[in-house]
Amino acid sequence: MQKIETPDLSIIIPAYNEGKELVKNISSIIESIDKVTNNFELIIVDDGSTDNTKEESKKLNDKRIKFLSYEINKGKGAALKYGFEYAKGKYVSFMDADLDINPSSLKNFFHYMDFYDADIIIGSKRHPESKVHYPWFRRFLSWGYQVLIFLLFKLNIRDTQSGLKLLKYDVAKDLMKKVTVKKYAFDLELLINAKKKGYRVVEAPIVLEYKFSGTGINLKAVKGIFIDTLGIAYRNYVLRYYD
Ligand SMILES: Nc1nc2c(ncn2[C@@H]2O[C@H](COP(=O)(O)OP(=O)(O)OP(=O)(O)O)[C@@H](O)[C@H]2O)c(=O)[nH]1
Ligand SMILES: [Mg+2]
Repeated sequence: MQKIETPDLSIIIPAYNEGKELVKNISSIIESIDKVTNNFELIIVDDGSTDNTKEESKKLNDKRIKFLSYEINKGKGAALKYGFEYAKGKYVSFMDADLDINPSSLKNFFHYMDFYDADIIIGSKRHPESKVHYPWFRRFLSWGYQVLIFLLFKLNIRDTQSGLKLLKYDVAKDLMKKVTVKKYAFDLELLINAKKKGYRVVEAPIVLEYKFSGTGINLKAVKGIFIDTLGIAYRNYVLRYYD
């Protein structure tokens, strides 16, 4: 009987209205990851897309791909948490579908994990070795958000939000229990939890080439992440929920 090999890596990709570039982006992700390990699974989570993401997914025929889909849009965090329920890898990566961040940095993330004996490696736009092409207003927004996080949580992480992360499976499983945020502040809640539990989080360089897709940060999203962040502060300081 064929032995089911546990994948080394489960890559969870949240996808909301990514139909236009899906096949191209996923093929290029597979090409990059094949250079890191060929024993991986790709879990694409269609987060209630209203475009042709689902139809396009039918053109993906690599048996390492698992395509999950649900009708109602819930947010990036909810999509990652849902995809994680299907993950079997020793390591788990969260990766945005729009390929703004080059996935080949994952190879280096594994080196960092070994070298620093870390539990979580996060891609950081503010790592000195990162190469980042990003509109100034997004830089300003991102910097402002990090200042807010430092003031609110004394979290010594320079960039919590970048769309490429690598975690040990057991660490992710432990942290997911307390993650409640469904939208963008999911990453922040995960990292605050990790710090509370003494997990070792290390920032690593990324290559970010911003391809404006027009779906990202809009005022509604900025307001949403701000409210979610205050919600995390309330749970942290008032409810002591993460203790
Ligand atoms: N915008 C958005 N993205 C989602 C949602 N659910 C899952 N995603 C995915 O989450 C990832 C990050 O979303 P992005 O819209 O790229 O967020 P961003 O990188 O901050 O913004 P831009 O790249 O500038 O649009 C992508 O893979 C999206 O497809 C959602 O409800 N809204
Ligand atoms: Mg993006």
